[in-house]
Amino acid sequence: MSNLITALAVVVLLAGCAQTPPVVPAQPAPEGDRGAVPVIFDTDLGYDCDDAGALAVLHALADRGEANILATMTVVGDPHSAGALDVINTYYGRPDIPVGAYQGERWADAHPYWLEPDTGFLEALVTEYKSDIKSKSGAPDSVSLYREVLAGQEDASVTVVAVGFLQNLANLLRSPADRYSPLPGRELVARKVKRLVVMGGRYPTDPELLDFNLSDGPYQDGRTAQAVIEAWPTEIMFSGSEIGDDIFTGSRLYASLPANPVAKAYDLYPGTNSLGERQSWDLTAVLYAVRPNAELWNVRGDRHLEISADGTHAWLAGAVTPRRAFLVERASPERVKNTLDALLAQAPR
Ligand SMILES: [Ca+2]
Repeated sequence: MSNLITALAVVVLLAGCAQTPPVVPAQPAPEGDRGAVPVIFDTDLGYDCDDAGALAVLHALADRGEANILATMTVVGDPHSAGALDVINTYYGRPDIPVGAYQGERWADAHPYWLEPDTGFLEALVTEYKSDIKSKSGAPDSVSLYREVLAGQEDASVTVVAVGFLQNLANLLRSPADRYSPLPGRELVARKVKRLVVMGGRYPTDPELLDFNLSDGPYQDGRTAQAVIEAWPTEIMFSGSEIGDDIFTGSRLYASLPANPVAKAYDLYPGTNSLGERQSWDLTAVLYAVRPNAELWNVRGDRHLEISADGTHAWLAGAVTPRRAFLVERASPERVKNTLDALLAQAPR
């Protein structure tokens, strides 16, 4: 039984008690459950440098034997986003990690949001660093790649961590049987995916729509986010933007310039602070995905999740929404920062 389900069960069991604890500490993993976590990383790399930082953290964890990176997927329409993923994978000595790209049109052409502001780091990565993917057309369709990768994994084993918009996952859920699996998408996910970690939302409520990934807007798609969250057949753990807000990381990257493309992304991104640091929204989601038992956060799964197409979302009193929970700060931001900065500074193996 997973620890999230255990935590949820504890909450449910305690629901009738007078002294119901508001949050439940994550439970230590059993000894046999500490192998490398198989992970698919799904990102909107191009809008913000923290996506690059998150992938760096994932590689550093893989170098430590804690993660097995099955695939990297981009939902961004910029033709260089897939190439930039491959650049980072290559820098970390894993040039053969498959890269999938969203093949839709809306975000690709009508709203080049990744140019607001125009950081130029995607193009810089692809032109200045080694990669064998030079354009979007060089990467396969993300849905086909998801299906191929998932079909080859053990049942209930895969962690998907989504740190951008959810269009890839929406298309995966809707996908029909193909040469990789006779199962339609939702059933394939139900069979193979243990947990989806979503960086998005602001909890317990976000009445001002301050969140980015799950909201609706000129280039966002709140309806798709809502559809994925409602239909996803296994656990979803939400890492809300309030988790990464106070954790600034990246200052230790610059010592690895110019060789390190992740350092380059941070260097070119205009939104870092005076120390060259950026908030760690996507990095914390990856850290939780690989180390769900690290006791850095508490898990809250005792509420009813309401999410609407405009991006409004709230955890309310009422019937508990099964298999959905969100992280609550437990360790100090300083402690998480130190962990992430050490991973970012870790040289490729
Ligand atoms: Ca992101």
